[in-house]
Amino acid sequence: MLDWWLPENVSTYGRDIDWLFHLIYWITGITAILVFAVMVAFLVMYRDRPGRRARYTHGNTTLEIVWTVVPSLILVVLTFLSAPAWSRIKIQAPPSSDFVLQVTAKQFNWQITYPGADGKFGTADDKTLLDEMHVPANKVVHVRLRSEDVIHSFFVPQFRMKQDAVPGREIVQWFEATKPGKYELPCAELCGFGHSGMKGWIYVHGAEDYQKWAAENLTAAVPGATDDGKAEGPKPAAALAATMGGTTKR
Ligand SMILES: [Cu+2]
Repeated sequence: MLDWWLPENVSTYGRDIDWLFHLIYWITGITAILVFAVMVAFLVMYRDRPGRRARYTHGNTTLEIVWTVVPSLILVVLTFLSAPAWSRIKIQAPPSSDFVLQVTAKQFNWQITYPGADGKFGTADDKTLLDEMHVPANKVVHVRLRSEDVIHSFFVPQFRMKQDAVPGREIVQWFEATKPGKYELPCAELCGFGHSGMKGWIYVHGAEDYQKWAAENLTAAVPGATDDGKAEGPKPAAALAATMGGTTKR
């Protein structure tokens, strides 16, 4: 019902987040309306009038117990309702995938590294893009998140995904985008003077489109570096694209 004011959800776990968001929105919204209505009523009922003396009261124990216990119960119930989604997105091992990217945050850019044909990071055929990530749709993507300096936050509103990048740690976050498109990747942690300009774009491609992009763009770093003169030279673009796209059948 409130979907119109959230960014479009294009993530497999987005619905799990959205219904919790809406539930909490309704609970807090209704509570706010009740509180303000009572406040306005009391302002009128207990306003100063000639001849009326102020009355001293110690409060009402029953009422205080009720307004302590009811919100506590609501919070406990919300905890149990959120646990499955939180566990699936953050605690359990991510769904297995052969599509792994390394994202290194720094003041004030996102560095997106593809492992190249050998599937390993830190080798000569790695390819790093600045503020630009390309992934296929309907494919689980593992992001190994790091930071070079301060805490940043990897946030894609349409994916309903947010994860801090913490210096000294590598945190794996995953997502599966369901719709091709161009989605903003802002940094959601106030990380310094250039914070507001720290943003990248995630391009989600259809499977074929992604293969094409990978063939055209991920091969540039290959020039014989890992082949070490072993006759065959640079890897064929299509083979690399297949590795990157994770599609084994070609
Ligand atoms: Cu940042």
